[in-house]
Amino acid sequence: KMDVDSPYMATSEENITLLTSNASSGKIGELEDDTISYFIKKKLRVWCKQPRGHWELGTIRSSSGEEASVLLSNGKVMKVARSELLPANPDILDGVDDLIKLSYLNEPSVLHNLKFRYSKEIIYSKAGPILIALNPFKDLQIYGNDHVSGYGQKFSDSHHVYALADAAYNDMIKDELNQSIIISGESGSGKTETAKIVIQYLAALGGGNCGIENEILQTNCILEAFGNAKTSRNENSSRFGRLIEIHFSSMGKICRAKSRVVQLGSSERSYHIFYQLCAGASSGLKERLNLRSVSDYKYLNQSDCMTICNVDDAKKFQQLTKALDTVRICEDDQELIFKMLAAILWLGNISFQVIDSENHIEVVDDVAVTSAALLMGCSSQELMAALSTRKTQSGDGTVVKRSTLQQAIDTRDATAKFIYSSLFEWLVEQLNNSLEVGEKCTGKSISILDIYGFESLKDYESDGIDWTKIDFEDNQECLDLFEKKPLGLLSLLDKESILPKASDLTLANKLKQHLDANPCFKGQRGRAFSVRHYTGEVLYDTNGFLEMNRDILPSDSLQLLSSCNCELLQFCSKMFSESQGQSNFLHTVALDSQKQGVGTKFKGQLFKLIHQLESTKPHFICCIRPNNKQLPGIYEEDLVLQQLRCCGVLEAARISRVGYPTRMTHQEFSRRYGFLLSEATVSQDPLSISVSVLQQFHIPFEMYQVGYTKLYLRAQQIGTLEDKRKQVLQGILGIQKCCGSYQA
Ligand code: AD9
Ligand code: MG
Repeated sequence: KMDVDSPYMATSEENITLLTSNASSGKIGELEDDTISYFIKKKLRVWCKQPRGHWELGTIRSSSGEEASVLLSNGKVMKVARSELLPANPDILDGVDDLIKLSYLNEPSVLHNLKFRYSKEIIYSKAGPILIALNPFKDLQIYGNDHVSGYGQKFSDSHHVYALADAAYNDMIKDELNQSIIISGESGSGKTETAKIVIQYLAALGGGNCGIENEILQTNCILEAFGNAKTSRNENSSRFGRLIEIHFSSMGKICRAKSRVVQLGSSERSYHIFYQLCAGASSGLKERLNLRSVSDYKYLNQSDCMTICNVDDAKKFQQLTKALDTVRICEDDQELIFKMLAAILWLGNISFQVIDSENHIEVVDDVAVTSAALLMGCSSQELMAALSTRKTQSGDGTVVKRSTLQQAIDTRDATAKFIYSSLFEWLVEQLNNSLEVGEKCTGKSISILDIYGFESLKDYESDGIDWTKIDFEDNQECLDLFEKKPLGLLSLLDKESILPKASDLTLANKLKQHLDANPCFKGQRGRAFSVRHYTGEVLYDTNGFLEMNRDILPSDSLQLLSSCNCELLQFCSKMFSESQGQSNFLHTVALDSQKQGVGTKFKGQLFKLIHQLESTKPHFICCIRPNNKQLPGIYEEDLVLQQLRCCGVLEAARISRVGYPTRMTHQEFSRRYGFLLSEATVSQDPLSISVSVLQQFHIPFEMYQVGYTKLYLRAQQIGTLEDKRKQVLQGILGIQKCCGSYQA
């Protein structure tokens, strides 16, 4: 028996050998099969596939042919086919902090390991270079000043998100390179919370006397009020993607913070700020805005959810105004912001009356129109004209046509949306202007990416593939499917969006006609098609694609907004004109003037972000939502597995382990192989002994890495050493036998 005490290393001779053979196989194949034979022979712990598809832990009792009899941990004995068995790790490896330390990196072992840790409220683990963060859905006492240990100090828990932020900061200083922290995960998995924890840590580390760190933290509160909303998956769901750049001075102090935002989406309940404003505005402000309660506004009362459990909107409003004060948004500007919000709410209440058989309308002249117009800074007549008529160009000049009911509703909603998205953009600009202090920036920064997560779980439907079998393949064909010009999915969508007679069905047919040759595309019945993405096949329905891609704001509305006596609306219109032809912000645009739809623009925004990140050293965090109930303590294996696959966590762990699958401390290594040295080394320290062993047995230097505490070996190297060891031991045994018989 081998004498090793590290809980993370194999504990017996068998396991060391297996560790190597399993890792060297990389893919499941002959060696895997050998492993299972070995497990059956030695009656070791195994995972058995159950009829419902999940895996149970058990121990082999006996076997005959292709079947084995297994004693499950619940006491039952079942017969299982060999193909339904996977090797389990020795229990000493339960709860290892890095998945790559598992001797057997298979699906049930990984799930078991994370579950083991989660049950002990250890939410952070590593998968090679990736930090996995399981959402605890409750406050753990692992953050705050006690846990913020400063730059250069050692972390007791090296798998805390603080440790990752600390590594990014240190790398930035040491290598003088920009860093990025990329946070991924589906909706409700904890990306935004994690980003805030990272920011909090960096603010503590890089804060100075100027108070910029507090201002940075306050911007989170502001942007969440305006950019987040409740959905069924997450009560504080981000409806925008955000890249937060924190710039540092040469002294490592924060000198500037900047947010880049991408696309504001829609949701079930509207943005928090509307509810906060209605609940928390003072009576004076209420009077000035002619503000009513939430239930009086159509944009807010359509959903049956007007409050969030345990959230006091009025209190949140007080916090928001304080945060706005902190980042020096003056009272006049705050009033302007609230005015625009109230204008949007009143716009939503404007109604129309049908006046003829062709569905033409006129605007109902009521309090909604007068209030909206007053707040926007135009006359009721101007607003009513913009909503009820549309100007078109014809041969003899401009013709004014009355709108139909649907056109009027679309114009009203598009105008409200335009005002809101512009207000958001304006606010971000104000915050960015505010978050700059006098100190000189060296240009080195840490960027934190917090983008909105997938919301449809259907996307991840498990197809039963064992992730260890997936090869790390090139995704080019799938990218071509979307990107290729002129016949990629996005280009075809844009082209179809400007054809007057196009429908979602004609779009689906065009896609099928032009994309069928791409192996990642499959045409389906009617308006449907499917795409084989990196993580699996996804079924799409083109229903609503064209409308979403067009997102048109009629020129009459735009004209109205630019003529309003309101600084912010004038800013919006100016921004709009400037954005023509650019894709830095998603305004509602008339497609005929621009011929770029929402899809293409969104792609442009993402490309800018990617470009920004390309020159940085990345650090990855993968957030996992362990259950759909948003409750602590519940760990649903299927759900976790789907997410691990989507983030590519398991491949990263596998690849990382395949690189140097065997890791031993110098102590362990020298104890096991040191006696093989032909000459006693002068030094007795384990590191020197390790290196001498490697040299004596001519292990090529590209086959190992020497760390301060550990030795990292490529696959099969340990096997070579083990053979030598066996030979020597057999030799010694032989001599002992000889001596024994001689003595006898
Ligand atoms: V979305 O894609 O924006 O819809 P996120 O950002 O991934 O989503 P979020 O950070 O908002 O999810 O987390 C959802 C909720 O989980 C939070 O409101 C918290 O209640 C909870 N959460 C997440 N992370 C933590 C944590 N580290 N500690 C405690 C957490 N609670
Ligand atoms: Mg979020």
